[in-house]
Amino acid sequence: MTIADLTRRFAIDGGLSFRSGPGDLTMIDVTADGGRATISLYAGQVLSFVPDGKTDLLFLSEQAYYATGKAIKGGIPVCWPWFGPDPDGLGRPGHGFARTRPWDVMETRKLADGRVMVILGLACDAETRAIWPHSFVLAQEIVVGDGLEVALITRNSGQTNFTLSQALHTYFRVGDIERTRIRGLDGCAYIDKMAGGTVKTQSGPVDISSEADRIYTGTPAVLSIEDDGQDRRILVESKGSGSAVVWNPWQDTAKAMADLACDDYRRMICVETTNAGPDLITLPPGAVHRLECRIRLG
Ligand code: TA6
Repeated sequence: MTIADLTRRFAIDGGLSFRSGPGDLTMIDVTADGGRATISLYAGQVLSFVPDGKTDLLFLSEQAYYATGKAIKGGIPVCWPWFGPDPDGLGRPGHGFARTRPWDVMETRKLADGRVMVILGLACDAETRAIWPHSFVLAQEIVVGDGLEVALITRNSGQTNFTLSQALHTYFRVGDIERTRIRGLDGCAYIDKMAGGTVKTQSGPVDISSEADRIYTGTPAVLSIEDDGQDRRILVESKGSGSAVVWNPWQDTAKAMADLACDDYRRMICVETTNAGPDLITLPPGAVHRLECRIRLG
């Protein structure tokens, strides 16, 4: 659909508009009571969320790619129908295909309380079946207000069970990674990918001072990110998730990533709302799973 068609069908006066962004990708700008957001229709990816009078809660790399087939580094990439490397070892792309495909706008609405809701959908077609042989209906409900809510809804529209892992792979912007800590994970077991997948137990808050790539399991519904460098605290609330991923590439891995500046690792932390590691979701025909995260200042 062209930007003119999208505008005709889905724009909200003073609340939601469409424009052509970097790489000619279609961007949705949302202005709601309490905050504003930018969403890329390619990848169905929230790229920015700014509560009124505050700065962006999300990190978006200035060196991000905006091109079909490539993932956009930052915001909230949707990893689906698997998180991480191809679970079957068939050489399919890491983190699945939802983050490198165009999504459709299904509905936009200004809610009675002044928040704005956008529903995006990702169609299942011959191309997705060639990568992952299942029939599905995938939608994202994004609600913008003084907080940002994202729900990733999967329905099995086929005749056989399928199993998913997935992530709302949120990149948070922080003032200084060395003055950042994550609370809420004390006592949780985690798979430490930097230690060959050894299972460890978190003790106290999570401080990052080197490359970290961890899948926490048995996670609570609320985590917080204390961002002392910007004198703020971000709350991350989740539903439909029994795990969370914490990732920071640190210096050497960041340097090796062409879509991150060398020192970007200092300004970001991924705290991801997931079904990952042993936290897998199996959906029988007709069943629905909703993975939700809500982020806000607290
Ligand atoms: O969520 C952590 C992770 O899986 C890391 O292992 C790291 O590769 C990161 O995601 C980013 O992956 P990407 O493919 O977007 O560069």
